[in-house]
Amino acid sequence: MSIKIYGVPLSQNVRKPLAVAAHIGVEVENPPVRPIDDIVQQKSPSRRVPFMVDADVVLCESNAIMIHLCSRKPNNLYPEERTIRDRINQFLFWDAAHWTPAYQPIQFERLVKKILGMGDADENVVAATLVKFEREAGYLNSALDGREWLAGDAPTLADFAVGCGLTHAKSIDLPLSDYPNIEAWNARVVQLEGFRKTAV
Ligand SMILES: N[C@@H](CCC(=O)N[C@@H](CS)C(=O)NCC(=O)O)C(=O)O
Repeated sequence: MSIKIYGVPLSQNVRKPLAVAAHIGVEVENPPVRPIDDIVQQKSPSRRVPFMVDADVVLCESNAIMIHLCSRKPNNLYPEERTIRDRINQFLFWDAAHWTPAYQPIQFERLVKKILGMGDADENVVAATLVKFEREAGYLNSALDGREWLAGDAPTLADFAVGCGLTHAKSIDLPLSDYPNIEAWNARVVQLEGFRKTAV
């Protein structure tokens, strides 16, 4: 039975595990469900997407699903070496706690509302979120000083998690030009096979 990852890759949270699977060559099915669909409400532990079914394992949380996928096939995205893994984990938690909330409301206002015909962006929400974005992007930019990748010398799950967050950066007009290290790193990230295969 193949692994199923539910959700549409237009969502950066869904794209994360799909990009990892494509990158390391784990075959997955991708039923394109929406959060309101019955299967999500009935089977996803958090009633959100993405959620994954791998035999008797049912998981939500994109970063947890990426880690699970890495256990299914030898790869270099989640190395055991302590200092690298510590740094990867730091960025996975930062991604969920701080990075995603610093851009997702802008994505909702400027992109999702347009797709769903929900009216104009609320510029107050955008402005308040941009304050958070500036703080977190400043941190990310300095974390990338003198580095090609976020942890160690090669791409890891840290780059997949944080990099997927920039999937819609252009279309939602995130001010990336203020952060040259992020721009240079993102240009490398989008060339990775898993990113090219899941580009939306
Ligand atoms: N922290 C979760 C976030 C998942 C999430 O918020 N998914 C959205 C779609 S991108 C969703 O299902 N929203 C519906 C809801 O919150 O009810 C992850 O990384 O997987």
